[in-house]
Amino acid sequence: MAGWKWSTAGESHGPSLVGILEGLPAGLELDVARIDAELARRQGGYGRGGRMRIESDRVEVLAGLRAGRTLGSPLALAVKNRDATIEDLPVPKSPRPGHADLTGCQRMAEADPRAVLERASARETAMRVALGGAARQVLETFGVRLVGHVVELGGLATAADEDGLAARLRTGRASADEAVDVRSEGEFNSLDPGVEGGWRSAVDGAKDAGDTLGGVFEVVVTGLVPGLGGVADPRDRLTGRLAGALLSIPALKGVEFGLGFEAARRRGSQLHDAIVPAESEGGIGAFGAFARASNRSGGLEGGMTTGAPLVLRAAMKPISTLRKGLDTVAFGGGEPVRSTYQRSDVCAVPAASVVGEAVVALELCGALVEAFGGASMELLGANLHAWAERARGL
Ligand code: EPS
Repeated sequence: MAGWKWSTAGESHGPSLVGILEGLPAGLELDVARIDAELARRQGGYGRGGRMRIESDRVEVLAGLRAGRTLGSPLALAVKNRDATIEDLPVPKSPRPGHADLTGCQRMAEADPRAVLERASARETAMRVALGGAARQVLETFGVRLVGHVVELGGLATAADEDGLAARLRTGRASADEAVDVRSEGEFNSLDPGVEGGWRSAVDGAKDAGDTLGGVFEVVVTGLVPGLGGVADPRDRLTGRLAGALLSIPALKGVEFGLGFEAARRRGSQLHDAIVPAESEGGIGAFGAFARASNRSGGLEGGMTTGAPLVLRAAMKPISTLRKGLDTVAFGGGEPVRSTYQRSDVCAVPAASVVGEAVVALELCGALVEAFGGASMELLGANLHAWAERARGL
């Protein structure tokens, strides 16, 4: 069986995005409609711009399926672009600050931002959502659920309520289903309906001002077994793999686990999650004889899962294409000018939360397949079961 590996190809305004996922076990009944639903979710969210009114992303399976089931061979997917105008689009005469335009042109030693931005564009993330959609279906078979939600937008945070839905989800006191139900009610992928009015005004205000907004999203993963990841090789550590996966999403600037940077300010006695007997009241992530009294680690210790919900947060900077422009310098002569604008989103943090779920699913499914192998879903399940029997007896 090939190792777990995925890759994407495709330009923002080229004919199609293409993706290949290797290492997917055979025998998974792939629900393509569910992948399309994830793609639609990524296109949504308040603050999206004109491009999303043109596109209507749908996945096409090119290889890897027979009778709706994975064969264990590479899964090849395509998402067609409707705005496939790459051959007609102009070459921008100046680079946009904040985008990859200048650094990419310097890398290529060519004053052709179009050659860079077509791939640097966040359009590529549609394919990651499609591939992640397949990975999450493997995870769901084994009871793992992922919930991405926005926790801050334009500097306005959701309420930090210990009994709020997000806090309950992080500590195993609310189910993924409950969270998904609440999230689907609003336009921001949030678990706190109370904050959405303020966020809508913030997006409207930024739009009127020709500006853009960033924010923070969280991904919570429930139902994971403990011990995924590893320490034998530094690169096995799931902490680094997950952070790397999230930071490979365009515009992401920081990642936190559990309490995040706040952990650095606490004494050890106020931070580490006490290990308590599995049957203790309020015990989190019980497995065999053990559970945790809290989940400040965000479900990771020693680069491996603890069995408590995984809690990751990622910070997204504001989009770098602004209607009002930014100061820059034209190629070929050094003339100071304003950056150019054709169209852009005002805010894509809700969309980024969907992409975040997808890349986390890809990493976690990779860690699962690497740990328990199996050419097929059935063998993967059998290996997981045999391991769990043994590990529960500790
Ligand atoms: C993007 C610019 C915009 C966004 C795009 C990312 O596209 P366009 O230049 O065609 O208006 O809409 O995001 C997507 C197309 C998408 O599917 O998310 C950029 O420059 O990064």
